[in-house]
Amino acid sequence: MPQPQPDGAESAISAPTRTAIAVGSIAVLVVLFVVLASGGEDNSTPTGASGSAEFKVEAADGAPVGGVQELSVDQGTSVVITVKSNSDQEVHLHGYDIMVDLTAGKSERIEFTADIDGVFELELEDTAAQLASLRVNP
Ligand SMILES: [Cu+2]
Repeated sequence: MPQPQPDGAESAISAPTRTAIAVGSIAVLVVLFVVLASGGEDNSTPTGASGSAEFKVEAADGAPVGGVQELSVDQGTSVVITVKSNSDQEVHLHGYDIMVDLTAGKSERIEFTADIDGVFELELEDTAAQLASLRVNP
């Protein structure tokens, strides 16, 4: 003989589980928002179908022109960052540990495959002034 279901038992999902799902959904929305918001401006070239991305970063008087650039690519992308400064500088991409000597007014290319995920600083080595933040999404 079938037992009558107690009130509320028809819900297959418990209250704590519903809360967890709600929190998870909010987290997903926040991440989506951040991703979309960061894609809006200037230099955040999305990774193309070709799997390559190019950025330009310029320094003047030891500071980034237009503020610290937020660069974002997917892991595995072939990246070219063209850097230029109005003074002689040494530029350092942390994480990938790439150093490039800049001659005043002359562009140099930093080329690498973004095979390490994380967030890495591009800085002027002498003054530790940050030029860009490179995010490599796994
Ligand atoms: Cu450094």
